Amino acid sequence: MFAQVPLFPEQASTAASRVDGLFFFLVGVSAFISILIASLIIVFAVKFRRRASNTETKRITGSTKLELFWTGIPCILALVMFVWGAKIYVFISRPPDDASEIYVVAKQWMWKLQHPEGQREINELHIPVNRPVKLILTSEDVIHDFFVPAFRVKVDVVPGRFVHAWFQATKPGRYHLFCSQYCGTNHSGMIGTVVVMEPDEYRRWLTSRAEGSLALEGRKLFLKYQCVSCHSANANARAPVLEGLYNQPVALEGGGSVIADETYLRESIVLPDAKIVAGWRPIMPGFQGQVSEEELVKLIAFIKALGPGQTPPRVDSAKQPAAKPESSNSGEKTSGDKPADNKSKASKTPDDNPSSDSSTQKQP
Ligand code: HEC
Ligand SMILES: [Cu+2]
Repeated sequence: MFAQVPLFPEQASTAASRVDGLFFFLVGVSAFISILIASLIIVFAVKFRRRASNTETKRITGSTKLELFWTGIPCILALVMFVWGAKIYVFISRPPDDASEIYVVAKQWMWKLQHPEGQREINELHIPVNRPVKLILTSEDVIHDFFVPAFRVKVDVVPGRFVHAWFQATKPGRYHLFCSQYCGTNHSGMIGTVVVMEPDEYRRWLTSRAEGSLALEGRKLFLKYQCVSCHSANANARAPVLEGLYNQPVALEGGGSVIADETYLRESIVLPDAKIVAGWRPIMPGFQGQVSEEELVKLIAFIKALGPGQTPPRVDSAKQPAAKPESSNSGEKTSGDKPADNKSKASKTPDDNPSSDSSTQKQP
């Protein structure tokens, strides 16, 4: 019904009607209370106006009933808003486990998007309808803000860390993507389109744009930057094995522990001295400034996908990794022409069940 009014953006995601429901409730309550107060002011001004210069007003000592009433009702209303809002907040901040992951790198003044299968896009994001999509966002320079009004998705994209958002589109179509945080001269030009497609169409699009998967690209960088010279699979390696590390707790030097999420992995690469893994010496060089945000995204995708026994050997043979991060069309073999792509499509997604057995031997 509200979609007819051009004042409101289209509802094209599972979150949209929830967010709107709460929004209209808030507007309704605010309007009701504002109108009530404004009318009472007018009614009382007329009713209790000064009639003669010497009349005195009655002395009023208060009314417990009235006070309970006007304290109780707003209190209940506020609690309804709180509980309702908290429920929606939890809904929009917890992506479903089967969401496919898309990396977003913002920079002045464009959006760079990477699919787990390796497809890269600028200012355009193609996604399938009725599938949850998780965004992992970061910025190369200043704060931007990823905003798709039709999905009611809006998240500040902060340099130096990863933020998350997710949505599930419900209608095929093209939707506006805005940057909604003033970010410099061409801020207003930092716009794009989210293209929601039927699953078949999307699969065709994916294969027509097939490239090496993100994890595969990351593997190349892992070799290029000599990470493997320390993080090798040898028993006497100089650094911890990274297999099955993602989402597992890591004990830190000096006590405490941390979950190895994207933010931790990122920090471990750019500023390794910020958190030292217990039992290891801080010999890792920082890669701040040497590895670009896009390369970081690839390295992290590689580490996330790295299962037991998949650390590349020091001298890279032509072997392809069997690992790739979760794909939105896993189980389907659609691309017949690219052998490397085919192989990675057929593989199981390793971050579904991170078997930590082989990665717990962190002590050298
Ligand atoms: C000179 C050897 C060396 C090189 C080169 C090196 N690292 Fe490390 N790395 C270490 C050591 C030692 C640790 C553990 C101590 C620490 O936390 O700093 C470590 C820790 C890590 C961790 C955290 C591991 C955990 O179990 O929590 C990650 C992730 C990581 N490195 C990734 C990389 C990547 C990616 C590269 C290449 C861009 C790289 N490293 C290059 C020595 C190295
Ligand atoms: Cu911006």
